[in-house]
Amino acid sequence: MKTALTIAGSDPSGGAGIQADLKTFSVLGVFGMSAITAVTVQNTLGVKDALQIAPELVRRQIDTVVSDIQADATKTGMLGSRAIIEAVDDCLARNNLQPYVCDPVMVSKAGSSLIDDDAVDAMRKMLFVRATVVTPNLREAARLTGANVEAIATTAGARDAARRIADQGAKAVVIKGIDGGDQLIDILLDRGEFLEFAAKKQPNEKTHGSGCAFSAAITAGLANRMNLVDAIDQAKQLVNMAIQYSDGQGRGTAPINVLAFAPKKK
Ligand code: PXL
Repeated sequence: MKTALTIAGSDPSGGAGIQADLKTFSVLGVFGMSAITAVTVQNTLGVKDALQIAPELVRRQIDTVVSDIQADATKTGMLGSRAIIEAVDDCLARNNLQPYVCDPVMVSKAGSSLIDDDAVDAMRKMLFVRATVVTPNLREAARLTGANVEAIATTAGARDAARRIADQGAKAVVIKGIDGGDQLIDILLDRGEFLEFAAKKQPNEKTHGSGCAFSAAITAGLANRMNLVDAIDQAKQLVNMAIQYSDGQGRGTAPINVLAFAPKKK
């Protein structure tokens, strides 16, 4: 069985973060491992508090698991401080954790900030160069490029933003969630070549955890030795179904349901 490691924050509601990642790995038949970077206090209505884990403890979680169980692919999610990013960067390098998917988590769906300002710069400088792919949504792409969201919310604008993020060192960039009428489009820039992934827009807003599940599904695909394009294609289908079949938990932004993508029992 292939294995994948997520380095991310805990979402006790079970919809996003580490919990979403492990569920997604399982649905795709990959053995999931986790190193926790932050404990958030949240439900579907929003993030109430967050405790950043000491960088040394993040480092030791990663080193301890991967010295025992090889990780066939790794992803990062919420990395809230510069010191945590430095620790993760060091672990990725020393343990040669590749392929590596960098989800540049910055704000929750409900709008809460999940990262310090100076950490954004550290993430860009240290982690993008190590990443097989970086997976910003429109808001994250805007913050990474200094553009406003409206300016990059078209396919032309997103292509331009993807180029500028690739110029920051990323080998490949996929910008998620561009409005294409009745379609939702993701744009991949992979070594100078653009590719668009389209799926029918879902009429509901039950999207809590969609970004986490997307990057986790790409990671699981890469662990299973899919190529990047196939892994993104599968991840897009998984997230689309998981939004469509959300079970509607909570009184806020309901979590997606990644189990909707599980293989059917015979
Ligand atoms: O979806 C971004 C995200 C990542 N990680 C954690 C989160 C969230 C959003 O709520 O809570 C821990």
